[in-house]
Amino acid sequence: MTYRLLLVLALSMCVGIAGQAPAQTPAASTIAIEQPWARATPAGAKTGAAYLTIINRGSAADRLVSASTPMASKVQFHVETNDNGIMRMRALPSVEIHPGVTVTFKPGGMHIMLVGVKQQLKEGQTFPLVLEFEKAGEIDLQIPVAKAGAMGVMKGM
Ligand SMILES: [Cu+2]
Repeated sequence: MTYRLLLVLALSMCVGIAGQAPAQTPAASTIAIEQPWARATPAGAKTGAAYLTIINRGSAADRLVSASTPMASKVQFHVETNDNGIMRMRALPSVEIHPGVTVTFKPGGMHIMLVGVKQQLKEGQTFPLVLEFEKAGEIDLQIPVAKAGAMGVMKGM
């Protein structure tokens, strides 16, 4: 999902040709989101999870501060930890994305938790999710839903 990145790069080039400094720091161009997906939820489930990869190609740190979707009343960032064999989830207020770093949300690790799911997430559908970064601002995504229990959209599970 590099559409926004390409758009901003294209805009930066136009500005470059015009010989003017951009009015705003083009921080948005540095954050790219790849391979977003979510797991299908069972009927009546109140929570769901989405996964994706965030790449910071810039030279400054950015921070994922919030997310929202019409599919759930709240979206949180969680990290799963193994506490003596018991899997626990801890909410993170925000996620720092260091420059040059790829941060992966995946099953068993960090995930985007949909809390208060309003509509069942069904395999094959997509739904909108907005990520908000401190510097890059809002990034709109369409999240494809994979089978319940899938480990990733690329693995054909
Ligand atoms: Cu969680």
